[in-house]
Amino acid sequence: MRILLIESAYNNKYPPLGLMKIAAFHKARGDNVHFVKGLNKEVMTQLWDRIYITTLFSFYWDKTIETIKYYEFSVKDPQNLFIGGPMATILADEIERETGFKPVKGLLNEKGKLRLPNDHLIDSLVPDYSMLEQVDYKYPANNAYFAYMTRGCVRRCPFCVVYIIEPEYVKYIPLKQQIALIIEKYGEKKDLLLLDNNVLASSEFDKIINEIQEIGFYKGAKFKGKNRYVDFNQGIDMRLLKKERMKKLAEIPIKPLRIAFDSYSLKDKYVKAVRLAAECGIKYLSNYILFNYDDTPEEFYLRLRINVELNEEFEKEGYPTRIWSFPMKYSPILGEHGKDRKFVGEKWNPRYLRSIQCILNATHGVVGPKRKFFEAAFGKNVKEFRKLLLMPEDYIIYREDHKNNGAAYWNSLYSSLPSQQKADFHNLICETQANNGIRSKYPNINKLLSHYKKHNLEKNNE
Ligand code: B12
Ligand code: SF4
Repeated sequence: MRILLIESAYNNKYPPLGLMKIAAFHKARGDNVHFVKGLNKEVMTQLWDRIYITTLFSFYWDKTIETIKYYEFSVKDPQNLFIGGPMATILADEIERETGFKPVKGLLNEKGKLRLPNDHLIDSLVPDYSMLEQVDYKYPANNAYFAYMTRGCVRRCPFCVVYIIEPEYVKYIPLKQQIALIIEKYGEKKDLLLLDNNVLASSEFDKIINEIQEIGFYKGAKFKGKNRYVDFNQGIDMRLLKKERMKKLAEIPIKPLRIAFDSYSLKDKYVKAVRLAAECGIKYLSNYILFNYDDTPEEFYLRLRINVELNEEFEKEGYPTRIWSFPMKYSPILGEHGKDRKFVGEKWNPRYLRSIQCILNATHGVVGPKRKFFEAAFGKNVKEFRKLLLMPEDYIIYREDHKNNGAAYWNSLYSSLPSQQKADFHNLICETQANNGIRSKYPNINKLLSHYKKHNLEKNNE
């Protein structure tokens, strides 16, 4: 059979693991497999026996639908066009309504999903890394093994749809044999990227860590002279963290360890978990800071500052541990804003979100351990942070350039406003587009408004 595998032309970090497994399955059957990323006229004008389109994030809806429609007539029989992966599982009904194709939901570990003998084995196959050579796109994470050692999750956090994608918690998936086969077929890789949703929930946790070491990811392990790392990229569940587990985690070269700090109300538990990581000798932490959910901007700032303070504490106490903060903007996955990233949390507004994006552009999306840089980026205290969120975006992004011209003037003018006018100004620029010709009855507010260039907050928050 002639098999076409397709991934839309969205930017993604990791290669399409699902398609790589489907490729392995078809190649083992002796089929001819071709992989494309995005729209390709030469491929589209041919006829294929089977087409498989993978999907990823729901907010890539437009691109994904465009891709499906582009290739819909390239298959001999429409029954043999298969759509799968996370977005297809979450939004299966919408996809069917929009395209007429019924997606294959969830994992390929049940018989008959692809109407071929042994198709239930696909999920456990060794992914075909060689198919990636057929496309020009360079996946940012390209020197690693991608795998799961567990599936699913035992929880149901309200902002997460893992319970739909991987409904059953599988506590252990052997890896050793898989890695040996990858090495044999495609050569050795430097790092190990584990996509597990909640590895700490596994009663086989010790066995998992031991196996990771046996595969060659022990402390101090090197690959071609460089340190090897293990990354549980979805983070670990701090509610399930015990000292013995942290000690066990510290036996592997984990970089970074990711502990989600989803809410300010969890601060005591969070600080305890991070201190435990430091005591156990874990050096690098990159912690997810969810915002735009039910938090306030102040709570977001304070969570970032806790990390800066913990860094100072560790430095003073001689621990090598350093924490980076990884702010993560909440977007609902289902409902009105599931297909874009325009959702604005109850205690947020488009201007604040845009300003955070501007700050993070300058810091490359992460917040480092040093107070000096943190305060330069986010302000010395909550009050400064709040003011920063209101600034014109150019002043935020190019702060050094504007320090002595526009920004200084904006600052002194803003500071001089009486509190009622501050509130008016705040409402004007947070609730409306400041550059849409809106005017105030106060001349100083109008002077401030003149600093805002034309831009579309909604668009910028995508
Ligand atoms: C790894 C991962 C990431 C990685 C990147 C993934 C990548 N591929 O590039 C990173 C860490 C960067 C990431 C980031 C984010 N992520 Co994420 N991520 C995941 C995770 C754990 C796995 C996704 C994945 O790559 N799977 C690999 C799949 C495709 O391979 P597989 O499992 O072997 O595939 C099986 C099936 O899917 C199926 N299959 C796959 N393809 C196909 C094709 C066909 C035709 C068929 C029939 C079957 C099929 O068969 C396979 C074998 O059984 C999921 C949760 C989950 N458990 O799925 C969340 C998840 C997708 N992420 C999520 C979120 C919220 C995010 C962020 C938005 C977080 C944030 N607020 O910043 C960011 C967005 C990044 C961005 N671009 O802006 C959400 C969904 C978001 C959405 N709206 O769709 C998920 C579902 C987690 C959750 N919270 O519910 N993520
Ligand atoms: S613990 Fe993580 S994977 Fe599990 S439901 Fe909550 S957010 Fe999702």
